Amino acid sequence: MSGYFDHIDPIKFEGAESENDLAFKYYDAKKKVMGKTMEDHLRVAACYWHTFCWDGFDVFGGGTFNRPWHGGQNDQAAAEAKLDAAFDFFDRLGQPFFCFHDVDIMAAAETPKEHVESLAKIIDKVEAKIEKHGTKLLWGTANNFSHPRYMAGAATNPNPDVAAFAALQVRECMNATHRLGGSGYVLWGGREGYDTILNTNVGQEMEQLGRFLTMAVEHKHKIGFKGDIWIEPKPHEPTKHQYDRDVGTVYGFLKQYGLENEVGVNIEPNHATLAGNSFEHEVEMANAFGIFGSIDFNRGDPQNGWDTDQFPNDLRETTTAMYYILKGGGFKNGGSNFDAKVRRQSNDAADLFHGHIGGMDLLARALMNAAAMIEKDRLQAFKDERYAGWRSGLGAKMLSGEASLDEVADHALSENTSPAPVSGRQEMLENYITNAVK
Ligand code: XUL
Ligand code: CO
Repeated sequence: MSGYFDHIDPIKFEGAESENDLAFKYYDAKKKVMGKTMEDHLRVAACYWHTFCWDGFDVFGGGTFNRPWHGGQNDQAAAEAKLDAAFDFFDRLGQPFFCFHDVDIMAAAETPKEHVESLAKIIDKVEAKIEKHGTKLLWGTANNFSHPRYMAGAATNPNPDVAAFAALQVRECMNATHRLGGSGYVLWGGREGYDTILNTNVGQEMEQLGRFLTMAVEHKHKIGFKGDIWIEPKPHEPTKHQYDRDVGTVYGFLKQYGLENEVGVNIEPNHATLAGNSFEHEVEMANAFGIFGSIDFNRGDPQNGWDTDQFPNDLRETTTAMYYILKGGGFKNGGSNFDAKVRRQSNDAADLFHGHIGGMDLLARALMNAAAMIEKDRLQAFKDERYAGWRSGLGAKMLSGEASLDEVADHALSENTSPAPVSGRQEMLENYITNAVK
């Protein structure tokens, strides 16, 4: 018991009529939706870095949160105090999963040796916490972007010794994730890109990244880790250009290195919008390529162009995305990680609960809305009808590869008819969504 959250009673489901700000209005863990509990559908996780590590600093000022484990040295005692507080928070929220970077949970380390020792020291404690409290690890990841050694990239660094340090972090963190029973392992290439093309050998850097990822996949098989590996696409920030810019780009990259059946994606809405895509576009692209893995739920701010990582609150967007997530088969090893942080002025312990409660209630509503949409599935019915021509005759022959360009062209010539344009019914379909959002 950390003491820091002692004044917050465990968060309970009280229903939509409740006026208790520290209660769930919609997230009812054991409620069944499409034959499965909400908890099992959503697999909600809190992230360690924003919720427990970030102290509220920004480029214009220092930390505002003053949590008991902030401010001093990031030593083993601070790491353990943070761990106590984290699992106390998970208990009070009823959080089934969490996610971490290696450096989030361990005492600060500088050399490779110190890194390995420091991580090993805290992993023993994390293992005991998971056993005692029951909150499970969704995924782990190595922070290969914060330390100055990574300023020119990790796997894509011009210096192979830096890539070797990154490999050490990935090996140790993947081993830890495996040991802790995690169901996924994430690689976000924060600095796997460039600030200026003038000093960058793009082709070689991508080759380095492809090799690095292949080694990570080989290691997964070597240690018998049965979880998934996911890349988390993001177009830029911190670098001007990142090689993992969006789902489509990542798929091309995976294909290039023969990893498309080994690695999936962890999609983040704020990254999608930074790339000029919508969240649901990224989900549907991942479904189309068969690489959908997990979600880092959050939102950006339409008035500015960076990764504000706010808790999600757009029910229409989340309902639409959830519809496509469910249509793709839902989460398997993945889940709903809140890669989200409360605002700098939200400096009370209670604010962490408000953020997570709001996010979980939003996902619960989106899940129920999406399930209701699927029950009738007017979108699917409309699309089935719209593409019906491709299921038989000429369309089916073209798709299966049976027809040559000559045959198809001659068909057009012999029929000699101009196909009439058919309405796409966009407004009608948008009305379906408007009416489904409850
Ligand atoms: C950064 C981001 C990361 C990854 C994990 O934008 O989303 O926190 O989720 O490294
Ligand atoms: Co993220």
